[in-house]
Amino acid sequence: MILHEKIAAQLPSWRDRMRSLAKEHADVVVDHVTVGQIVGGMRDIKSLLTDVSFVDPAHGIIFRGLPIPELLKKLPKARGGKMPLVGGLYYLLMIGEVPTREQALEVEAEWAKRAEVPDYVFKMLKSMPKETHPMTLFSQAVLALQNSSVFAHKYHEMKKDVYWEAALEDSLNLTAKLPVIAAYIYRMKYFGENKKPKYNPKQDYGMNFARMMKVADKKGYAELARLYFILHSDHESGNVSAHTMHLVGSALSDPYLSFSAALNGLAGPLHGLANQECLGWLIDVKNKFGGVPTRDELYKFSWDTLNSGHVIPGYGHAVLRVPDPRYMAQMEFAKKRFPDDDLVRLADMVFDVVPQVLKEQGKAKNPAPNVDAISGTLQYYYGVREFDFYTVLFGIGRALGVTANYVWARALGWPIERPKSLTTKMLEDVVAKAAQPAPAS
Ligand code: CMX
Repeated sequence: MILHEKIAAQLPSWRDRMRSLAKEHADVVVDHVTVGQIVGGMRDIKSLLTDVSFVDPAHGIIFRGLPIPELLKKLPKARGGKMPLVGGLYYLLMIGEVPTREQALEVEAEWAKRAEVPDYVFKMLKSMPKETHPMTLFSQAVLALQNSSVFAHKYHEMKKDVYWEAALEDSLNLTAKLPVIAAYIYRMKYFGENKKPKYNPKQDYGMNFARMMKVADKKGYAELARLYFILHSDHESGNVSAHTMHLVGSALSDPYLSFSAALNGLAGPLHGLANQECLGWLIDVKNKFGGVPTRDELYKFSWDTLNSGHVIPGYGHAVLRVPDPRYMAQMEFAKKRFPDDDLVRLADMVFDVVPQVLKEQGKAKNPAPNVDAISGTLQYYYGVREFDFYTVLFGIGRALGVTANYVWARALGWPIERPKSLTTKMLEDVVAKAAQPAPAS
């Protein structure tokens, strides 16, 4: 299998680099840690290692060296579409090279072979109370598949240097099944259906998802699905979902256990829910003004939001200092395909007005939009209007990045994570010591 061959070929040189860092340079100081960082959610402490993606404050997410615009240009496109094949992105994340069309299609073919979901998973989902959150169902389904984990089954007989092979098998099996599970949850929860969706090996990942979701414009939605999964696949290792996968995986929990945990983190209001809040804010504006307001009305509405003690959702970022290229890519998608849609026109006006308002307020370090300022609007346009489902979509995309990281973490033999704790008293002692005058020389 192509991913296996390519990773195997790269492994010796990566292992050498890692060995050299660990053995010869282990004492080199990388960064210092402040009290503010310890009490502030470990913000910006440089302590994670990944080569799959990097968030550059000036360019946004960079996947294996490629910023979003370049990535969208270079990856092989789906047949009859303008968006890249998701299989090509997975190849890039795993291997670090832009695939040929044939290589991207090989990954797609692997997914098609592995997409069958056992019946008991659907039965289990069906038996849950109707009001169960779709993210709970999604995470449960992943966990329910855990008994098929190659990694877990082979664990006792495998040597450490081949863990990654079982991890790759699991990652392909898992990512192949996610669109089927997600589409089933969507049709079951919101439309009362109980039909097992069928993956068509002649169609790519994006088109399969669009068809199984049964949206009206399948071709358009397949393009959006491809773009959406690619843009949401990874965002370095420090965000909650990526870090959870990494942490749980470091205990050698298999990819199913680890990804189910990652989904539980993604389900938190501070992580995966911002896109629905943002769409809600746009709809509030639209409802209040009976359509797209004037620029002045929007300016005042934005100030009213801030003055009522709320943030303007979809704007600002912890790391980025420019408009998020993931926002720009989605906006370009919408403007090319449905520029006259009210919410798209409104989002575009918000892009013009809100940064000015945030600058006048003078608090946000980055007054520009992030990915969430537009992603819900696009789903809404295609008729996927069930807000609480949006995080499930995020989860399908995020699986691509976190499983690529999981495979490489096992390939490079990374150890179990175990940062050190202090007590509050110890931290206060450090502060008191730092406040003492330096002894006169
Ligand atoms: N509206 C109003 N105030 C904002 C703001 C916004 N969109 N963005 C930042 N601020 C405020 C912060 O609340 C903070 O105020 P206080 O000093 O009173 O606490 C101040 O500006 C400084 O914040 P910051 O350092 O610029 O931003 P943070 O790293 O603390 O937070 C983020 C980043 C995204 C949580 C924040 O910008 C925000 O709340 N945005 C709105 C919600 C949102 O869009 N979330 C999606 C994030 C998507 C992602 O991370 O990928």
